[in-house]
Amino acid sequence: TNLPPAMARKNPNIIVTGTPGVGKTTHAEQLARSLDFKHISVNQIVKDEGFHEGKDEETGSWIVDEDKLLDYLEETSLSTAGGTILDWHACDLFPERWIDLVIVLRCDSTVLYDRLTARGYKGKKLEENMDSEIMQVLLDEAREGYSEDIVVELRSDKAEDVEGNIERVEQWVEVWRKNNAE
Ligand code: DAT
Repeated sequence: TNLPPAMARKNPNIIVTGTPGVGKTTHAEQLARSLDFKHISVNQIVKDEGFHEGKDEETGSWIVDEDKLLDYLEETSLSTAGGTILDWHACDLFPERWIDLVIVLRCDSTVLYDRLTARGYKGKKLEENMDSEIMQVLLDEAREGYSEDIVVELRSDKAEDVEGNIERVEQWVEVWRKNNAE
């Protein structure tokens, strides 16, 4: 009964990551609904639980207290039954043993520009996020932090992309369950 952690989980844990505006919330919410998984919006938790040391003045994003965040997540179903969708614009702090799939959403830069300006991003914040997408920063972070066979890059330019992506992940979850059934 020295099963590795993934074998003990009933359902996989999935990270949905990518540059702000690529569609993480959109995907995570739909996936959580269709799979009946728990959606953990890391930003929301950081804010609600106060796992931060204020905001970075320049970028307006939270300076996250990673130890507090990880201690909190350790107490959720993430580390036991699984079936969690983690949604955040970073991925390398989550321990590999927790994670079964890392989805990196990608978006065409003109599409992303429109989404971010619609959100009120401008100046340095807009520029930094655009650069991050163009330089595939999150994809590289995911590939560095996790085994390459669990990292998948998915496009999120159009509404049809979301539908296709959800179907693909649902199929992947079915296979995962078969492979991990006792
Ligand atoms: P994120 O959580 O990564 O910041 P979001 O899910 O809030 O992104 O999406 C940002 C905006 O873009 C929101 O208005 C929904 C829209 N959007 C996201 N993905 C899309 C897609 N594939 N097709 C059309 N619109 C999309």
